[in-house]
Amino acid sequence: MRITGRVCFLVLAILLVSVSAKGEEQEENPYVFDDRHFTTGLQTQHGRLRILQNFAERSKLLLGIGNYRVAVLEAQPHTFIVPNHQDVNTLLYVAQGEGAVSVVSEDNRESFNIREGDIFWIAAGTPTYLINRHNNQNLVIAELLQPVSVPGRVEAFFGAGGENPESFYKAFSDEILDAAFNARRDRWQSLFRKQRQGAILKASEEQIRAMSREEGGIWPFGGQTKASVINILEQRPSQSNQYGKLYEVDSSQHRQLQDHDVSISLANITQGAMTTLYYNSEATQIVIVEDGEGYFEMACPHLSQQQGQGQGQQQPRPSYQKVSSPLKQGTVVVVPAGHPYVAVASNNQNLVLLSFEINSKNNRRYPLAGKRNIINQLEREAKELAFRASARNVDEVFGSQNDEGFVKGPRQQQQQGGRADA
Ligand SMILES: *[C@@H]1O[C@H](CO)[C@@H](O)[C@H](O)[C@H]1NC(C)=O
Ligand SMILES: [Cu+2]
Repeated sequence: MRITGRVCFLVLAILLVSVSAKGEEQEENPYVFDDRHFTTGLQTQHGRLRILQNFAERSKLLLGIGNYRVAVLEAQPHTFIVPNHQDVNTLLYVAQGEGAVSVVSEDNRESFNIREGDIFWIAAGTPTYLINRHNNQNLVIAELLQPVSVPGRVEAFFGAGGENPESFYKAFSDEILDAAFNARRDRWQSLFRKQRQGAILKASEEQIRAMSREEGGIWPFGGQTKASVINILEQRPSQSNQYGKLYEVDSSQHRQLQDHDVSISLANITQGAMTTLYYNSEATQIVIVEDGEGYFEMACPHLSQQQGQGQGQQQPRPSYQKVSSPLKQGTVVVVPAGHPYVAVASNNQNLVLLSFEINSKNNRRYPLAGKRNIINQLEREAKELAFRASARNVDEVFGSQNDEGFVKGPRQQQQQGGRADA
């Protein structure tokens, strides 16, 4: 007994050591993802679904969002995505193009058109298919996936299909299918041998027209539809000035977002401008660059601890590491709750950032600079004690920026002769 206990302890200790050694090998910046971090889930010559690396596998620091995945679907003009269901709840955002989605149940089928800016929800297990209705534009959909079966894993189930996409019916025994279909074996066997083109297929113009919802149809305002579509670009921006606009979908507008404690926002940062410094109180923000270029900076206490190991006691605790990376179309950045953050647009193009926000129900964005920043709210004594400076000094610094939400960016300020740090 005793020996076994010690052996167990030893094995455990070795395991712990190897886990932490592995931790130290992790990339310096686990918060940024690019093309290399996507794998292809589905692919045919007419489109593909790319899935971002599992957050929990990337870094222990991302364990908090370990049961979410991000995916991007791209379908060429006039294509059809074969009906399937998935073991994930999915929040979808149409980044580009025009399509139609159909969801099926045992006694009805609902179809609705989608276009850029639309967000909608597909509950796990819902039989779904979609089309790209446009004749020359790709349909691009960004997805936040929440697995309901195996944590962090996403599987699609195709019934309609054949060899490729492989139909799950074929996993069953012949005698089961004879009985289940009550059809002749040669009939059902030959049916499941025909499809070899994959899950994303070219469709004819007539087929697309027949599967499209007529414009101006009653959906989503009438009927007993389970889904609902909101266009985020039609919302009144919650923040707006010459330096940028922030569009949000308030979860009270969308029941499924509320139920699942997630939300979406879209920031359109004017060229040469930036967001104000801020942090999210509770939400972890997964930012996807939809358009433009720029960079971000974030303050992270976790990475600072990793770096500070073995350097003696010089460093104050906590201490913060600057995390920074260029942003371009397709870059994904994770901004954990509490972490101060800023995103900056390049000088030649607006930077458009889509964000999925997890744990968003009671989230607040606390501004750390600009009008209405939280330091301004401290009383004189608190300012003086905290900074060990006069309150006037503090006010000079925290009271000078009169914009909020979005502000002039660093380079633009230099060009215009503004004082940087003279
Ligand atoms: C972002 O703003 C620019 C300038 O107002 C506009 O042309 C562009 O369409 C906007 N993009 C999105 C996705 O809203
Ligand atoms: Cu951190």
